[in-house]
Amino acid sequence: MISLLLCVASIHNDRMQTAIPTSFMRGGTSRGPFFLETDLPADVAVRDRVLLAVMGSPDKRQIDGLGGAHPLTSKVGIVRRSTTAGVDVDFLFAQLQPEQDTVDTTPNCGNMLAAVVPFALERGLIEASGDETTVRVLTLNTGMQCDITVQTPMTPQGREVRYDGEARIDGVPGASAPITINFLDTAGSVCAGLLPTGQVCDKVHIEPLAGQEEFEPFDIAVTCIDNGMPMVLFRAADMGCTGYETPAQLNANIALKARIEALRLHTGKLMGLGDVSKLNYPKMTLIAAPQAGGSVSTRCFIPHVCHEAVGVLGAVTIGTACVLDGSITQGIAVVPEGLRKTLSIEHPSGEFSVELGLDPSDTQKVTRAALLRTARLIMRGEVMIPSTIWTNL
Ligand code: NQM
Repeated sequence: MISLLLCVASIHNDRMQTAIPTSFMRGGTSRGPFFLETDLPADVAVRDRVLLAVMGSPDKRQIDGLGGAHPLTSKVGIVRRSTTAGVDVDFLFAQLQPEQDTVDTTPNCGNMLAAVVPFALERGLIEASGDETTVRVLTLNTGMQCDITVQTPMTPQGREVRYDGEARIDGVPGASAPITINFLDTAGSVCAGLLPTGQVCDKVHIEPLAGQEEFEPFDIAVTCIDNGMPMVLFRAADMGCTGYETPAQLNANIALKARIEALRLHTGKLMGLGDVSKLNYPKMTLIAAPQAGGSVSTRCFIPHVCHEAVGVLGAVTIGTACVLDGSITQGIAVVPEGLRKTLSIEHPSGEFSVELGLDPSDTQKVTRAALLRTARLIMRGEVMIPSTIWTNL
């Protein structure tokens, strides 16, 4: 009888599953669970299996996990106190996909980055220093550093992260407290340099891939660039598009997607990235003239689905291309004068303003990038995974 009761108890307690503390956060126009590094397995292969189980990948609907059935909601943040001099917090971003079993920690994500400091404050990794708290964050994915400022007003419980406010970013309903990100060094994040092919514009010839959708071979001019995100920019008109289509229209265009994927695989090699068939970059971006008073209009494939807005470092990289003489944006983009420029990157759900600082002695060199994001803690608690994957006892 006692053994039967024990058996029933063990079925009903949590040990059939492993509970992992997590904070579910929106960062900019992305969303996902954030973890303290110490709450996850140290072994990378086991950690990746845990993250796949957390998100419910691979599965189109991610029905058995926290993922939102889209790349922008298949993201994970892992945070720790930094041991690097001058840095407060280290951040590792992991990109998962609904339908793949991949956990990619090579590229950055500037949207998830916006939630790192609120998370670190919430979890006591760092302390608020005043009504505003500025924290230096090192992104372990690419070694990039940035300063992030969040609002931390005094409350009866002490200083707390403020989430409500008046700042609006396109792609997120309503208004929130502002979070500013100042990037210190972004050029050549994953690639060997800002212009990984050595040219500001390349003309490439693309043939259909064996066993894939057929199309007529084509020649196209591209700018391959990495100022925080490896990207391939090309004129929408050169792909037979206006560049003002909705993401749904572009996602439904199988023939276009086949041409873009063939271009991606070809330019990935030119950019020194090797075979990118299983990688989430380079991101493929259709460029057109601005439609709403901004600097340039974009439709960004990340890389197989069209973004509903545009990535943060994607926007920094596109803005950077706009200031380079000879890039494919020339004659299309409207670029303001001066060494400090605000470029408004138009995207399907609005625009994204990026402030770029140019080197006075070389106006072709972008030395800093600053931008506004918002973030919010949506839920905190424990995410459950089968203990057959990992047990943290
Ligand atoms: O470019 C989407 C996003 C991103 C990445 C993507 C990002 C960035 O919107 O820094 O933010 O390009 O996969 O979260």
